[in-house]
Amino acid sequence: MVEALIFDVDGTLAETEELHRRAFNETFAEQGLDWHWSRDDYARLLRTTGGKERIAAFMAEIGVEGVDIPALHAAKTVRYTTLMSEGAMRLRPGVATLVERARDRGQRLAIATTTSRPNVEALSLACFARPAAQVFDVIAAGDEVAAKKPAPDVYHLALDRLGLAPGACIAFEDSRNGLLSALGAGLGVIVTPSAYTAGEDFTGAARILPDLTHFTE
Ligand code: XBP
Ligand code: MG
Repeated sequence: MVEALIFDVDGTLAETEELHRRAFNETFAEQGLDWHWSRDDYARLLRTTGGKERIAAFMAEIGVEGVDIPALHAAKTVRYTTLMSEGAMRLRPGVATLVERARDRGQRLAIATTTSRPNVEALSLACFARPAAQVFDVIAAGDEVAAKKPAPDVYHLALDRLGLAPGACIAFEDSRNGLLSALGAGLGVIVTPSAYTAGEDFTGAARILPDLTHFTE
């Protein structure tokens, strides 16, 4: 039996990227920056995982220097978690049932995400009505590792914290970057493409499903 399920957050547990995009844009405006990321801009910029790295990639594109990226990103995280707490976010279909059944079967649950830890907490409170530590046994987040997805670091960290080998676990992802990260750590990967990742190359996935209502072990 599979001993643990390891979930990506953004795009996999919930369709969060439009809320991230809104938080980035509102933060830029609040800080007096003349930047606005359209959906097309964001689709391109999402190829760079991690918010701080994404801002840096955008600044390189437009040839701007001298913005305090960590401070700007910290303000974005505050805005994102506030927007999340307003309660409009829903889990993707099948997630709540899968999490509940896994618990009943005695499987452990983990997170391997690029996003910041406060964002995981905010999503858990908004969507599971419980703190993340009550839903997930292990949480591995972007800023805890040297290299973000598609590097395997965050999955290695989740596996270390679970104390399990990759063969005992399954990963759930929505993006090519996430798939590559999980494959790099030796995991079997179920992909449920999301709004921004539909059409990506998911070669190597064990299964590609429209959503997790279609998942059976
Ligand atoms: C998601 C991301 C994240 C979020 C923003 O990738 O790349 O950067 O868009 O979160 P994945 P932060 O789903 O593959 O983990 O701004 O907190 O970095
Ligand atoms: Mg994702």
